[in-house]
Amino acid sequence: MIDVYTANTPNGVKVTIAMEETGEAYNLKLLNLSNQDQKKPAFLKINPNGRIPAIVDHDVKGEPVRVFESGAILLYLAEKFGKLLPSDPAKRIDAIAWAFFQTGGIGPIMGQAGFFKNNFPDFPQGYERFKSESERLISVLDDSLQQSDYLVGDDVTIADIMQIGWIDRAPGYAGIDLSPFPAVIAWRDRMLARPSVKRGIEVLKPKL
Ligand SMILES: N[C@@H](CCC(=O)N[C@@H](CS)C(=O)NCC(=O)O)C(=O)O
Repeated sequence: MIDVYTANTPNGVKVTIAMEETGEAYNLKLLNLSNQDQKKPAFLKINPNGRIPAIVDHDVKGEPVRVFESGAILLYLAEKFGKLLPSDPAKRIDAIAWAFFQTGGIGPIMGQAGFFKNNFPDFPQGYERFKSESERLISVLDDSLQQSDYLVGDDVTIADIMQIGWIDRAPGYAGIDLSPFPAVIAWRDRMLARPSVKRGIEVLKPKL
C-alpha cells in the first residue's frame, strides 16, 4: 500500500484527491505542520526538503519507493495506476506541462501573495506584485478552460488536480477575486462536485 504524508493545505490536498480519483487504498499519515512534524529526521528521510506532501510506496519489488514534490507524486501515481494522464502523447505532455505550470507559477506566486497579505499589511507593494501576477496566471487557466471542461480535454487529469486546491483557496488565502475568470469558476465548481475530489478534501479536515 502507499503511505501518504500530507496535511490540510493546497499542496497537501493534491495527493489525497489523486488517490481518491484512482480508487486505490492508501494509508493517510497526517502531519502537524505547526508542530514542525515536516522537519523531523524521520520525515526528512522521505522528503529531504522538509515539506508535505510525500509518499512511500511499499507495493513494489525491493525497497519501498519514496517520492516528494507534488508534481512528481502525481506523475508517479498516474503512471503506476494508468489513470489521470491521457494516452495520446501530445495530450499527455500537455497535462505534464500544466503540472509544471502549477509548481513553477501558481503555487509559489500565490503563496507569496497570501504571505504578504496575511503577514505584511503595511507593505501593500509586496502583496500587489504577487496578487497581480497570480491574477495573470489565473487568466492563462481561464483562456484554456474556455476551450474544454478540464485543462486537457474533457477528462480530469493531474493537470486539474494540481491546481484545484490553490484556486479553491485563492479568495480566502490570497484575497483574489475570481469573478473576472468565469471559466475558472465553472471548472472549480465542476471539480468540487466530483465525489473523489470531495473525499480527498474531507479526509484532511479535522474531525470534530
Ligand atoms: N513544491 C512543493 C511545495 C510543497 C510545500 O510548499 N508544502 C507546504 C504546505 S502547502 C509545506 O510543507 N509547508 C511547511 C513548511 O514549509 O515547513 C510541492 O509541490 O510539493
